[in-house]
Amino acid sequence: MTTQAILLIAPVPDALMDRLASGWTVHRLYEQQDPQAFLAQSGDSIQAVVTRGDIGVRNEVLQQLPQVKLIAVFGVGTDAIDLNTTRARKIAVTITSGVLTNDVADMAMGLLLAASRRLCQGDRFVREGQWLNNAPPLGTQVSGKRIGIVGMGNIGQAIARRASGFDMPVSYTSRSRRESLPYSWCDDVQSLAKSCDFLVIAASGGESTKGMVDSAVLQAMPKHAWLINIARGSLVDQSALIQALRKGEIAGAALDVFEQEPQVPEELIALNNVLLQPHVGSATHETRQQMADVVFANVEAFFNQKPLPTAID
Ligand code: 8YV
Repeated sequence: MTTQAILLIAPVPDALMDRLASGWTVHRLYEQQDPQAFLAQSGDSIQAVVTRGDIGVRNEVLQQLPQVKLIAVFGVGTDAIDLNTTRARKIAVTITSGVLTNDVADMAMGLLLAASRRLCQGDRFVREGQWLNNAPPLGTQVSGKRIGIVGMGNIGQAIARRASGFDMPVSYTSRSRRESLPYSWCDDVQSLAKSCDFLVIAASGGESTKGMVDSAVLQAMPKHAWLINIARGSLVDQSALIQALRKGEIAGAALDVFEQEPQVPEELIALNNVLLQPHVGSATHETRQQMADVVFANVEAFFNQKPLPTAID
């Protein structure tokens, strides 16, 4: 009987790795001294790949895995996987759909509030003893301000519901208009940017959205507006954003994602109108546990030849 083997492209939570290793043979590509040599020697013994949404799996790796029929993603993003290749090779792709929506939407609102109400600056102000001699910095009001959301999928809709709780009029642009939703539709990102106080990016990454928020979009935003990105760094032209922030063309930005994670350019770090987070939208104990359970359920179903719980088309 052939060994049932999994290739782990990047680390996932320890408990998930242990669960996988207790049922199947798990090879950790990121721990191989010579990944190329490993793939050349053992690639054809692998039937399933487990990876993260932000890492995916490169086509050059997939080419060395002729038997692979499952890619189980710990996350919802498939932008780092070539879906044309997986479809052509009939490789099923599963994601952790549903379980992280609320956390990521919470993070979007958290970033929006923290940036505009200057929570990080206020925290430093107290710790550094500045309060004893100075007046605290003023922030920007959130309630009632206009929010523009790029992407009206599950996460975009969860952000819109939260924003409605802050009496914020919601506009959006998305791949397709959602007639059933009570929000204003904009044809394109630029017109959305023009008419909002907070522009929140919640669309998928990938070629079709790459650089969508470019210098034209940033210039269309009112000077007092904030950019919030909880989606993928690839959607924003990072150099154009740095320029816009430096020149004061927008009020500031709150970013959970970057073009080359975990690299964050010094130019962004040097700016004090930017709030930076290390891609933690889904990073709560509860959600990461559920994400791990979903990945495990898909791998288990795959090796038992059962229907995959959360396969994408
Ligand atoms: C995770 C993500 O942070 O869902 C995604 O696509 O990028 C995030 O939820 C990531 O996959 C785990 O590191």
